[in-house]
Amino acid sequence: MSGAGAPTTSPVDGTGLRVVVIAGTWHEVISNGLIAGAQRVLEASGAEHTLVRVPGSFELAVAAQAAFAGGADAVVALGVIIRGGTPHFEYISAATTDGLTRVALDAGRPVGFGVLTLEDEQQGLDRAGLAGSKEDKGAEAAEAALRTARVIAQLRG
Ligand code: DLZ
Repeated sequence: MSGAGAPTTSPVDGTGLRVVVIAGTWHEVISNGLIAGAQRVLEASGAEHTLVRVPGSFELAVAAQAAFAGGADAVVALGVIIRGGTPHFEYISAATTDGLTRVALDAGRPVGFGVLTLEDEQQGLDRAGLAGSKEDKGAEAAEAALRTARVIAQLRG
């Protein structure tokens, strides 16, 4: 998925929101870039936020479920799956995406989706908000989670 057509970003008010960032541990440099980007946005927004780590992307959904059970208003899910190094790329990518979608719908609360599904490591470096990166997918996922939490609160009155 390319970043073409992505909305321009602007500050979001996250005051009063409890957000849990959940990140996998595969592909450390890229993962750390995603986490830093998400934390930058959450900190600037004024949201209360915590970070937990899970082994891999496959575990993001069940951890997100626990975060919502614990009262989180939103989750930011961060992971890195690279086709070249992952024999079960399609399975892990689909299970992660489907799992996070289901958890968000079951909870009625947003999961900012910051799971990169990549052909190679360079694509991840380009998207991880690092020095020289073209995109900052961790920041985008955090912003999406905050904005959607606000929309949901507005719709519920
Ligand atoms: C097993 C596995 C592989 C091969 N590759 C990745 C990957 O590129 N990115 C990632 O986040 N996780 C990977 N995993 C681990 C699975 O997500 C999961 O943690 C294990 O299968 C244990 O349930």
